[in-house]
Amino acid sequence: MQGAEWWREAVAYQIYPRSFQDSNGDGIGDIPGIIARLDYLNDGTERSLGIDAIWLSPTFPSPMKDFGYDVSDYLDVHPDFGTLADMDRLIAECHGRGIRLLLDYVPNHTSDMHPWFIESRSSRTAPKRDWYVWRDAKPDGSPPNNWLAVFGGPAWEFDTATGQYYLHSFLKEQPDLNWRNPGVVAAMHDVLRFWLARGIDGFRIDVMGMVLKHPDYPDNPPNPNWRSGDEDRFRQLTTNNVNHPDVFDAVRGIRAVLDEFGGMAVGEVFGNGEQLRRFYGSDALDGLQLAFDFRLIREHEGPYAPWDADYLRRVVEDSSRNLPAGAQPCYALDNHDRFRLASRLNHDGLGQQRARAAVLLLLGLRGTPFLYYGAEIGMVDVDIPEDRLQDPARFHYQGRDPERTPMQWDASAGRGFTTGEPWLPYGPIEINVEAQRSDPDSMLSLHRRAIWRRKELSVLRWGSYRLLDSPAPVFAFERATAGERPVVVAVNTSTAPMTLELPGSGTVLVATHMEMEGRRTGGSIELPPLAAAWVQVETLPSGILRQ
Ligand code: ISL
Ligand code: CA
Repeated sequence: MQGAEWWREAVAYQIYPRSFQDSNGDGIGDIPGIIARLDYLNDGTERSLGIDAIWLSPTFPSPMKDFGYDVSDYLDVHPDFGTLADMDRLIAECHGRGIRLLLDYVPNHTSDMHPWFIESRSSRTAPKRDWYVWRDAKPDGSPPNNWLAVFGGPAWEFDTATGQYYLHSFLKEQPDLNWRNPGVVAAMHDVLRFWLARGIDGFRIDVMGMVLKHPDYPDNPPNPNWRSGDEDRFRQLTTNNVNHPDVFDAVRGIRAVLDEFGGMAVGEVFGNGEQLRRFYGSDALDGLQLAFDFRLIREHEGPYAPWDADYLRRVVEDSSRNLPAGAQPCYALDNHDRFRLASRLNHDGLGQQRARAAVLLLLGLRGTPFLYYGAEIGMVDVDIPEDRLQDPARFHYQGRDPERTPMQWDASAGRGFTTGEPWLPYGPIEINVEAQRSDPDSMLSLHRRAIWRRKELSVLRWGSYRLLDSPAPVFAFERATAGERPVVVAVNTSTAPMTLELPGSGTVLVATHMEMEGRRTGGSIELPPLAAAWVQVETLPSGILRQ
């Protein structure tokens, strides 16, 4: 895939480095391990998965309190993962296969072990004191305001040595940087330049919307919708610390640095269509090239997303109405912070079936899809025994370990992941790459067919999106572009069969139910329970005929 806007056509794949492939038997995945598995991801043939870009969760030196999201040196590689030379080799090996590489940029906070913070906390007059957010206690000794940390408890930690509180939006070992200080901005821009100059293609940006807060640090109002049992941090609204208008200036500053090198970024941002549009830079499109829309994972500020046609339709319509012209949506079904889809949707034991349909939805939508490692084989959440729990952020049951377990390459004792003791336990042994590789009906084969079809048919990458009339439990839309036959994407979220009227007769390209593939359809298609299908219809769309 060529050209500056390669990301518009790409299928991206998130690797959680600790869990992908171990190369030295210490039970922790590493960069040489990733290199050894690149042919699985894309060897240029349809035998491989066929992804175009990798996002690596953080690989930087870190005390690993938040498994790499607490960075103590932005310009190096954690010894668990390898060396800078390994990273250079990974860049070259990716590029040799036409794969782009995105690193995880964590601008909101560093580790408390970062030399910048060590200096900042050393005295009130230290040159880098103002690189972090320090405030006096209230007269009664309590924290400067009522903000809650995302991982629970107050967002302020008292430092006895200098007698002030510092802000930490996450763990207390993750102090927030002060992006109102020009020295911080310059240093953090140089981090981007360092990696772009080494050949990195871009970044996933951690909690972009929290980088700047209200300059006066006022209290947040209580959340009137909070119910007992909800996460602690939802007790209050995030009015003054998330998506503050000043964030969008920081976004434009980052974009300007990316443009020096032709780099790109995808923001981890939280919002509905109207809020997401601002991260793209609104109509000027001078912001991030992509902003994640997480609403296929979780309702905005709500519970996990239901597998329900009406809900899916509302999300996609909201995005298509609100994103600025020329902006491309960016959906994901899973990531390292959320329970895995096949488990989330498994209340009746049919999670794997829904997960199959979700693949055709994600890869059929207009946008840049991000897959999470292991989703392509239907990996599930793993129940972690108490004594093996790793994630300190227990805002959901068992923290985030269940969705971070080692990639299952084969059915051997170490799952092909390690020869040693894995850092987290394995999932069910039957879910593995080896078992699915040559089974045409497997989850892995479904992913491969969908991804390679998408590469073959430009309408699936570049086509417009148009909602189609359908029975309520079917989400159906058409992808169309001039001169190519349109593709209808149909998703039946009901456990009953459904009939969908098509804009014309056609051929089933890819379907959750393999026997449907290659079938000719008349003016309608029968969708089995929980099925999804891509149908290439013969008629050109009316809008395009009129052109
Ligand atoms: O996972 C969450 C709790 O519900 C999210 O709100 C999470 O805090 C949010 O997704 C931000 O996550 C990112 O930053 C965190 C890090 O722990 C996550 O792994 C990362 O994805 C702090 O750096
Ligand atoms: Ca290792």
